[in-house]
Amino acid sequence: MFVDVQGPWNPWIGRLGMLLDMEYTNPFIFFALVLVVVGALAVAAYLVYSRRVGWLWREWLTTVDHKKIGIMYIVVGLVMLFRGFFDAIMIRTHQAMAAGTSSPGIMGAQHGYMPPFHMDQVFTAHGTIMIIVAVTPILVGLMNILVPLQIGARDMAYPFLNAVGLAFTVAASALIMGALFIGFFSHAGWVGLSPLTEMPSSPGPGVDYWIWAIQLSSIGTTLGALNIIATILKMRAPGMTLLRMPVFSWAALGTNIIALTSFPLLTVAVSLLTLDRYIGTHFFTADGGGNLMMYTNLFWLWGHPEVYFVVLPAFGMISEIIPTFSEKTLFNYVSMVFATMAIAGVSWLVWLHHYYIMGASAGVNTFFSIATMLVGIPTGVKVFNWVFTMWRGHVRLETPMLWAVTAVLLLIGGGMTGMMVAIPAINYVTHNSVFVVAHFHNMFLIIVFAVFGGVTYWWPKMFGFKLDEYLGRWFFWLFWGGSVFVFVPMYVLGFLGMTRRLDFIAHSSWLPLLLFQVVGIVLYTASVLVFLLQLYVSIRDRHENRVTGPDAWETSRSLEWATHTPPPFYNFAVQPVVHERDEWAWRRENGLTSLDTGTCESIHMPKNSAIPALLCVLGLVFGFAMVWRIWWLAGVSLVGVVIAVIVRGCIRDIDYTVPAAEVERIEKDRLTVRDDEVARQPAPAPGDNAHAGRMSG
Ligand code: HEM
Ligand SMILES: [Cu+2]
Repeated sequence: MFVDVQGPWNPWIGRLGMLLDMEYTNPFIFFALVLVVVGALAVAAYLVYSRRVGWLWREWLTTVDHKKIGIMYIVVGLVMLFRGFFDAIMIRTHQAMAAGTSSPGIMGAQHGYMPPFHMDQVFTAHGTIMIIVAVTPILVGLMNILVPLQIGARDMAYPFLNAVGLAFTVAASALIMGALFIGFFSHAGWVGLSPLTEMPSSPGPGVDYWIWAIQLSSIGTTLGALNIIATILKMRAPGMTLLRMPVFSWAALGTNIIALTSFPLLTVAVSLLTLDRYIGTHFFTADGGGNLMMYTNLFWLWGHPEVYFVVLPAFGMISEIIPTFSEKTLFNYVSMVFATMAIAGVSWLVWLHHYYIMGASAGVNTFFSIATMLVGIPTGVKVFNWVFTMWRGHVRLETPMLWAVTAVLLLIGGGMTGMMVAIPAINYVTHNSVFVVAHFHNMFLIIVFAVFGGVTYWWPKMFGFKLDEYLGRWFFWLFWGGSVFVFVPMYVLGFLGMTRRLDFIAHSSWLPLLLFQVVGIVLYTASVLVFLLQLYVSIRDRHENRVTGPDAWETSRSLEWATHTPPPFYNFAVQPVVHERDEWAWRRENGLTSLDTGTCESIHMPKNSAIPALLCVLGLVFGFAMVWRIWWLAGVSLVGVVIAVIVRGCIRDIDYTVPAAEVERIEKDRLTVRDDEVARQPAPAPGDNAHAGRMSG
C-alpha cells in the first residue's frame, strides 16, 4: 500500500538506516551541531545548578497563563528568527562568492561554498522558518499577551487550548531543527510546489520534514486563532464595546479570522501532497491524472491570506505606538477598523496574482489584478491615518516610535512595488525575479520593524522594566542600514533580470551589487549582536530601569496600561469597567487612575496542566516517525495523543478560586514594593503624572 522508498527500510527503524550513508563532513552542519549540543548542555547545567528545573516546569512549561504562553511563543520565535537569519547570511555570502563563471568554488561546490543541493535546502529552510515558526509565533505571542489585557479579560477563552497551540508550534520548530542534523530539509522552496515535492523528484526525507513541520504548526495556529476570536467576541470587559476596542485587538480579530479560514486550506493542500508521497495517489501529478496547478491554487489560497495574517498585527502595533508617542488619539479610529477588516476581506480575492504567468485568460488575470490593487485603498487609509495622528502631535522619537515610523515608510515602498507586480504586464517580466523577493522582504520588514517596536513598547508590560534606550537606538540604526544595503540592490538586480534562488550567477557584472548586500548582512549581524547586548544590559540594570507606575511611557492610551506593570497572574484585581475608546487615556485625564472601584472579590482561574507539554513531545515524535516511516512509532504516538486528549476531557479538577483575601494580600504587596521603589526614585517634577497611575487593581 505504501509508496516504495529509495534506500533501505526496516520495520523497526524505518528509513533511518540511510543516515549511515550520509556525509557529515559539512563544517557548517558540524559547527551548528556542536553549537546546539553545547548550548543545550549549558542551559541544562545552569538549570540544575541554580535549582530551577522544578521552577521551569511549574511556572512555565505547564502554565496556562496567557502572558507566559505569549512570552514563550516570542522566545521560540526569536530563536527561530536567529536560525533563519543564519540561513540568510549563508545565502547572501554564497551568492556573492558564486558570481561570474570564474568564481572559485570550495567545499565541494563548483562556485561559492554550497553545492546546489545544500543551497536549495538553505533557502527553503530560510523561507519556511521565517514565515511558519519565526514571524507567526512572535505575532501570536504578542496577541496572546495583549488581547486579554486590552479587552479587560483575565485570560483567554480556552487557556488550556492556548497551551496546546504553543506545544504544536514548538514541536514544529524542533522538527525543522532536527532536519538540520538528522537527514536534510526540503529543497523545493518554502512554497513546496509540485511536482518538485512529489516522490520522483524528491525521494529523500527532506520534503517530509517540511510537510510535518507545516502540519504541526498549522494545528497550533488554527487552535490559537479559534481561541483569540472566541476571547475577543466573548470575554470583553463591561463597557468594552467592539468600537471601543484598541486597534491592535481589532487587528487580532481580523487576522485570526483569516487564519481560522485559511490554514485549513494549507492543511488540505499538504495532506493531499502527503497522500501522493506516502500512498501513491496522484492529486498533483499530471501523469496519474492529477493536476499540479491544483496544489498551486490551494497553496496560494492560503498563502496570500497568510501574508495579511502576518501584516495585520503589525499594522495593529503601529496603530498603538504612534498615538502614544504623538500624545494624541489615533486619527479616525473607525476608518482604521474598517480598513483592517477590509484588508482581511480582500485578502481572499487576490491569490492568483502569485502566478499570472500560469496562462489563464486575460479576463482572469484582469480580475485578480484589479482585486489586488483594491488592497491599496484600505492600506492607503491606514497610512494617512498614521500620518495625521502624528500631524501636530507632540511626537517623541523614542525607540518604539522609531521602529513604527520606519515601518510606515517601508509600507510605502513595499506597497508601491506590490502595485507594480500586481499588473500582469509588468508581472510577466518580474515574476520569479529577485524584484519579487525584494518586494516581499520589503513587506516582511514592516512586520519585523513593527515587532521590534512592539516588543520594545510592551517589554515593560511583560517584565516591569524598560529596555536600554541607547543600545536600542544603535540596534535600530544598524538594522535599518542592513535593510537598505540588502534590499535596495535586490530591487535593482531584479530589474537587471536576476532570477531568484540561484546557486550560481553567470553575470560577473552583478558582483558589486551582490557585495553591497554582503555589507548589509554585516550590518544586520552587528545589529543582532547589539540587540543581544541590549537584552543583557537591560536585564542586568533592571532595577534601575524598573517602571514604577502601570504606564511605562506615561502617555499610553489603552486598557492594558491600567493594570500593574507587569500584571499579576489574574490581570485585573477588580473587573474593569470601560467608559471610552482609549480607556486608559480617559482615566488619566479624569484622574481616575485607580481601577479599585470596589473591594476585591474572589477570582476564578484555570489550573496548570502537564498535558500540553506531553502533546508537544508526542507531536514531535509523531512527525519524526512519519518522516522516517517508522510506522509503529507513529501509531504509538498518535494513540498517545488521542489518550491524552481523552484523559484531559475526563479531568474535572481544572480550575480553582483565588480567595478575595489572597487577592487583597497580593495587591497590598505589590503596592508596598512599588512604594519602596517610588521612594528610591528621584522626586517627580511638578505636573509630572508618571506616578499618578498607582492603583490597587
Ligand atoms: C499593497 C499590497 C500588496 C500587493 C499589491 C502585493 C502584490 C504582490 C504580487 C502581485 C505578488 C506576486 C509576484 C510574483 O510572484 O510575480 C506578490 C508576491 C508576494 N508578496 Fe505581495 N503584495 C502586497 C502586499 C504584501 C504583503 C502585506 C506581504 C506580506 C507581509 C506580501 C508578501 C508577498 C510574498 C511573500 C510574495 C511572494 C511569495 C513567493 O513567490 O515566494 N505582499 N505580492
Ligand atoms: Cu499575494
